Amino acid sequence: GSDKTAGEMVDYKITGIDPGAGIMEATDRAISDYGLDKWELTTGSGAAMTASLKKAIDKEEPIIITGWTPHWMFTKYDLKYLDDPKGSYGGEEEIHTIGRLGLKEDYPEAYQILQNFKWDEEDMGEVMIAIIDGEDPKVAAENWVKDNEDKVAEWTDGVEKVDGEKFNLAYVAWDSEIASTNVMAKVLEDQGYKVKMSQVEAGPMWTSVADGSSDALLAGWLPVTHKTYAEKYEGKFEDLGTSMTGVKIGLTVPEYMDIDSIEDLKE
Ligand code: PBE
Repeated sequence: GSDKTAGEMVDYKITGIDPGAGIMEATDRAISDYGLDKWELTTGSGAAMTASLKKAIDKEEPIIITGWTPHWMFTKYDLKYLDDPKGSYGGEEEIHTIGRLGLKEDYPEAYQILQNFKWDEEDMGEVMIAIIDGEDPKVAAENWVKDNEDKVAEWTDGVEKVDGEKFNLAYVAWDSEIASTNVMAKVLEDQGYKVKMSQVEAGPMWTSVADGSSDALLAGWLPVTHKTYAEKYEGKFEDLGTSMTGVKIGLTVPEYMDIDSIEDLKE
C-alpha cells in the first residue's frame, strides 16, 4: 500500500490515444464533469497507449488509460473500468456501419452485406488476439472468415456476386476497427469487389463518407462516442445499422490499482 493519491501515483496523467477519437472528447468531458483540474490527458495513438500499458503492467506500476471493449487488452491483462457515476462516457454503446449517400443505388450488393453485418465481442476478439499475437491483419481476417463460414453466409445470403467494382472502406488504426475492417474487406473481396482500405484519422474518416470519397466506415460508435461527428454530418450519410451492441468506453486501470471510480481521482 501507498499513502499516495491516484493523481500523485500517475503524475495526474491519463494516457490517451489519437486526438480525434470520441473517447478523447468523452475524457475531456469527464475531466470537467468530475472537476479534475490538475489532470492532463495525453494524446498519442492506440498502439502507443497499449505499449505504455504493457510497460506499466510488466512492472506493476500505476497507469490510467482510455479503454474500450471489445479490445484484446481486457483479455491479455487484468483490467477494470473506473465507475462513471456522472455518465461522462455514456452507457452501453453500439457500433454502427455508416454508408455514403447513394450507396444503395450504386452498390446494392455491398449495401446489403453491410446491412446484414453483425457479429459479437467474441468474434472480433478472435481476430484482435490473432493480430496482437503476431498475425498479419489480412491473414487474421482471412482465417476468421474461413472458420466462420456460417456467419459470413448470413451476411451474404442471396446477394449476387459483382465484377471487380472498386469499394473504399475508411478506418482508423484502432485495434477493434483494424479487425472489423479487414474482415469486411475480405468478405467484400470474396463477393467480387476490389476493396481499398484507407487508414485515416477519425475526423477525416467521417468526412470521407459524408463527401462520398469513401463508401463506408465500420467504426460508428454511437450514441455517445461519435455523437459530434454524427451530428456534424447529419443528412450526409446513411446509418446502415449496428454490427455490434453492448460495447463500451471508459477510463481503465489495472486491477492492482486501489481505485474504483473516476471520483477517486479527485482526492
Ligand atoms: N475507440 C474505438 C473509438 C471508437 C472505436 C473507442 C477508440 C473512439 O473513441 O472514437
